[in-house]
Amino acid sequence: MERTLSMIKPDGVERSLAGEIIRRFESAGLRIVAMKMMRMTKEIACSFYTEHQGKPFYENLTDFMSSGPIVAMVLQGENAVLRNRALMGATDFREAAPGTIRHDFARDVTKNIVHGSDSTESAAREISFLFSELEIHCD
Ligand code: IDP
Ligand code: MG
Repeated sequence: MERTLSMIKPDGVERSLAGEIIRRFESAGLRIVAMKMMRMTKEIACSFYTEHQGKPFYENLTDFMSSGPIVAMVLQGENAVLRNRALMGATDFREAAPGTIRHDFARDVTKNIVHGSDSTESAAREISFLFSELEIHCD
């Protein structure tokens, strides 16, 4: 069964949107098989987002991601990567479809409430970056 990494970013936690976002995942049939609240250091955020190093938004993004606690989750289900991306909506909230998390809650391109892996390869890397096997509870 496919797995993907989801994070409720610091703005989502700060705005008390964790419950609403988790409800959307569960209602859509994605199973939560791992979950924890944690705060990334700047160094961890830089390493997590290493693919974006050198881009104009990299500094802002990694400052933001280390600015407060996040909720990290492993979601499991058929096509979990794509289904999570569909629930999230486009990176830029102005292009996100109505009913998606980013359309409904984000008002800033960087502070866009949620992260989701963009491929099964990224998912494998990101899940092992944040979780140990002992923290993942499969059926
Ligand atoms: P994704 O989160 O939808 O996969 P990515 O392109 O992987 O989008 O970018 C990672 C994160 O970097 C985005 O979620 C957003 O927080 C931030 N970001 C991406 N593009 C921009 C931009 O053009 N301006 C400001 N921030 C951006
Ligand atoms: Mg991405």
